[in-house]
Amino acid sequence: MGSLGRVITLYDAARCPYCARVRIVLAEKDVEYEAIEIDLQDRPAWIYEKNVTGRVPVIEEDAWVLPESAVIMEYLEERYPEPALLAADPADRALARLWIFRHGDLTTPYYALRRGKEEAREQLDAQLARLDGALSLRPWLGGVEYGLADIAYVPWILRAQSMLDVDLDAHPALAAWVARLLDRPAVAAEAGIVAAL
Ligand SMILES: N[C@@H](CCC(=O)N[C@@H](CS)C(=O)NCC(=O)O)C(=O)O
Repeated sequence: MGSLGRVITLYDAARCPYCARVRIVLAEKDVEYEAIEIDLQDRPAWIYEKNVTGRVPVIEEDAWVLPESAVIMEYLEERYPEPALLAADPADRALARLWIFRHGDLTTPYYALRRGKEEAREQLDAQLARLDGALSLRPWLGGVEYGLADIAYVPWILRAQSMLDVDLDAHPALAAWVARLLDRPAVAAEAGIVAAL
């Protein structure tokens, strides 16, 4: 139950990595919520009343709605501060936000490959190498603590492994990061969702 006694509704789609970000944050914070699965192939017209773009995720509390996964993650962090998913140190917080702001560096080649553009595999691999480099210097994307930056990226990595035949053998620090993440029930549950897609 939320701290104000309202249950959050999440307009959700199992296959959506942006929704996965929100599912993981809610699970980490042990927030009860009701998920309404949206068929992305045949979206209900009313979803546009919740979000002008018609996209998920959207969260709703009473009549208040909030779209955009990065904004939702920060909202949930402020609304449910425990356990903290942003570091106390402003520099580490900024680093986490920078990763989240630039997630397109990874997702642009990811989606190109999903659309069958095999030439994007090299660009995706370059981005995986960049993540690997960062994670060989510190354990988590945001620095010394696990948090929102890791949650913001792992949904695409899990899907790249299972749907795009991406192998992390050449990226040992990234592979070790995924392994550490999978020790967390919130991320393991998401891996289960990906396996069932
Ligand atoms: N910027 C949005 C992106 C959300 C997004 O693209 N969701 C996809 C599903 S993964 C969607 O709803 N697609 C339907 C569409 O593009 O019409 C966020 O971060 O929440």
